[in-house]
Amino acid sequence: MHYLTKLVKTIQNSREIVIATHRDPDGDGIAAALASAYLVKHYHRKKPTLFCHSRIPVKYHFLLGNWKFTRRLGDFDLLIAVDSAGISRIFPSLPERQLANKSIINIDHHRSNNSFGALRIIDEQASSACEIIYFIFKRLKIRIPKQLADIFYCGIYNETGGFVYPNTTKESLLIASELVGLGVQPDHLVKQMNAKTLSGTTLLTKVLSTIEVKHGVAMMYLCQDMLQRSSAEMSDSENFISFLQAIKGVRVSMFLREEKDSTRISLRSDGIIDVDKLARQYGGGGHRLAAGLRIRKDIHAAKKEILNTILREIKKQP
Ligand SMILES: [Mn+2]
Repeated sequence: MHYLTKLVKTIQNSREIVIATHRDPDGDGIAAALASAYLVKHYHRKKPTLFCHSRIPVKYHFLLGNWKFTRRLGDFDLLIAVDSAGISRIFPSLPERQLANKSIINIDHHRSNNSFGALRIIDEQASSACEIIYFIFKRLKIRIPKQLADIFYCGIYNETGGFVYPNTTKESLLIASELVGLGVQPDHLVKQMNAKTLSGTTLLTKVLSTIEVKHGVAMMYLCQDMLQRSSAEMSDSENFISFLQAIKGVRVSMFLREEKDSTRISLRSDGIIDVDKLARQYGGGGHRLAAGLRIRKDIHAAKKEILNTILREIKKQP
């Protein structure tokens, strides 16, 4: 059966549908979940439930419209997972048997996707999860209302860093232009999406003051007391790492964030090393040039360990 036929049939034959995006959601993950909600609504009488383990950052609330995300999982028979390389990215601590008799649809663009679910719509070449879902709408000839066009645009814009990251492709730019044709006003929308709070900007000054560069590797960190002192949210730091990768001569960047009992690390590479592979050694993953991981160590121990691993990988290069 063609995957789109299977997708539509699975949606139509389900009773209760949950759409879930990964924890610590970014713009692409949230937008992909919302776009999937429109898709489900098109084929199903009942509204789906939107699930995210983390709170949706305030800066994305304008995208939600009438939709709401819940952090509690009720009964369901179909799970549509978006922008998530593995089930544990969605449910950090869900016993596997709880998913045992559920249908799962896996829509993702991460190379590290571990191929869970009975129906997998995975495209590593896609700029974003939103791009994959946009093409589903096009192939199924479903009309895209202006509100949804805004959602797609925000997701793709977010994942490509405003159409500048290496995942900015001909397709992503073509989609953007089609979305503008559907009524999206990029200046207006981007202003809304990029609006910074004063506390978020104060947080940025604190984080930037920790920058260090060693052998082409740039590092900086965020610890909990910086959040408190600037009354910012963790999600305010979403794109801070781009400041590192923009420094002349930097090949690899590492941004460490202190969590309750672990450190979350984002990695970027200019291509000299494959950070997806590196992150996978620690149970993380992502893309060749952008990936993330968590490690059960404090910031300073984590920094030392990952820096050593990065330098070792760089040395291996011819
Ligand atoms: Mn994504």
